[in-house]
Amino acid sequence: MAARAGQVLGANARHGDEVVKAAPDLYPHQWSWDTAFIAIGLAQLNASLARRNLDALFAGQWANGMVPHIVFDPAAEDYFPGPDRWGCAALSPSAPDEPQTSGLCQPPLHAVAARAVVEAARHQGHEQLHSALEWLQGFFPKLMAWHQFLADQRVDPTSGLVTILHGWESGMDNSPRWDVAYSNVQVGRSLPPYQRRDVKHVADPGTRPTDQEYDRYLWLVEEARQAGYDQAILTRSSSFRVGDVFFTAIFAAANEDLANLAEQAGASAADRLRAERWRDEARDAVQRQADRATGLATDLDLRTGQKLSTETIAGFSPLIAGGAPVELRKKLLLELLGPRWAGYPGLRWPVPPSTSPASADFRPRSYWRGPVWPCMSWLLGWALERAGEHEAAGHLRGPSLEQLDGLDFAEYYEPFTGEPLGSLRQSWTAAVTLDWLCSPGAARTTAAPT
Ligand code: 9WN
Repeated sequence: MAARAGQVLGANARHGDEVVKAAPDLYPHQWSWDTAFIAIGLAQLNASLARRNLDALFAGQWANGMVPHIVFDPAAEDYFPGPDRWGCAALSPSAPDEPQTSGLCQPPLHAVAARAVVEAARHQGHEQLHSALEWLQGFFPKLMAWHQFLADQRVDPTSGLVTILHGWESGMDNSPRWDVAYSNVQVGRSLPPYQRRDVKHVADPGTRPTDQEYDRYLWLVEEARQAGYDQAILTRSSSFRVGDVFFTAIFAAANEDLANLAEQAGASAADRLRAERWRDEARDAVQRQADRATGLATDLDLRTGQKLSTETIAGFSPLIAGGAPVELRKKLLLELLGPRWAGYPGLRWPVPPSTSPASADFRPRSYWRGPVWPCMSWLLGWALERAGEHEAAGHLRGPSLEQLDGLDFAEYYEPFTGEPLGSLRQSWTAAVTLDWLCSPGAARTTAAPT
């Protein structure tokens, strides 16, 4: 299985520079948080390749520190919206001319990837570790600039949550989390016409977001263009402004790793303290969103002040953020493995779907509205391992590896039938498989199926 996962990443790499695109056809470019997952998996095979992928993504970092959600491959054209529609270099003084990028960002998992790369190198011998630490000296300041951008431009001063300006920034594009916020987005008449390309790359277009959803997605791109991608304007006036609890949790987790890397990177004590402060503030913000009874955390519509209570996998954000009090962790574990989530009757494998099947919002085949995403199961398992919850992490890893045993490495899976959906041979699915199978921590949890 590990060999096949490695082959998927190899086949998805661009010739010459070995930069891994998110998927063979549907996503022919580098995506931001996908690249972090990919680097974590690649670190187990080839740490220098993992570093090269992070470097290629950060070649698209904006002058204001933002890491864009897509770095475009000029040779790959079959994705919409492409660089022309975004027009970032022409509209924003912060955007690089080369490589061309999108004008949004995604959850900042990159410091977690950087630490995984360094830790993997530590197990691969003295020379590997030396190269990894040398690389880290150059990469660390870029991570600092990225986190500084989020702290300065995106953290909402009242709630402490990270503001997102588009569902794409959450990485969970059409999740029911955003239904209320999107219902307030009025598509303007000036929306230029467009043709979707995503639907022709999947077996069942019904598993992708709807045309109505896409109109709103493209309208928000139009608003961002009109604002010249100016963060101050957009965080004041965009018709979609949400405090994203899951993004904030990843920011907390990433700051934990950033702080841990500071000394090895030769950074100052002040940098380490800054990362620790961002971590603590983000953790507090996430915990304030937790429901008293279940522990599940909610998003916040910053335009209206409305709490966005939906039963999605983002509810488990306090586990991802780390540092949750034992009581809260216990409640969330009971939920996660209980009858509304991984223990829901009739699931093909006992792993958490993207939306609880017990919720009225649940749609088993529709993208982030119900299917199981292996990368999310991995992320939860990773967070549980880090919190010392090895047994619970094993409950996610074992069934997830059974799910992946079909070797489709699908983007997402129907929770009851186990049908692979979306893109097959998706890079981040292959990457998390590799980590589950090969990382030194993998040996601790339950045995993988043969
Ligand atoms: C838009 C690449 C990306 C993931 C996102 C996932 C999906 C893009 C799309 O694919 O989003 O960014 O075109 O649907 O929702 O999480 O990073 O795999």
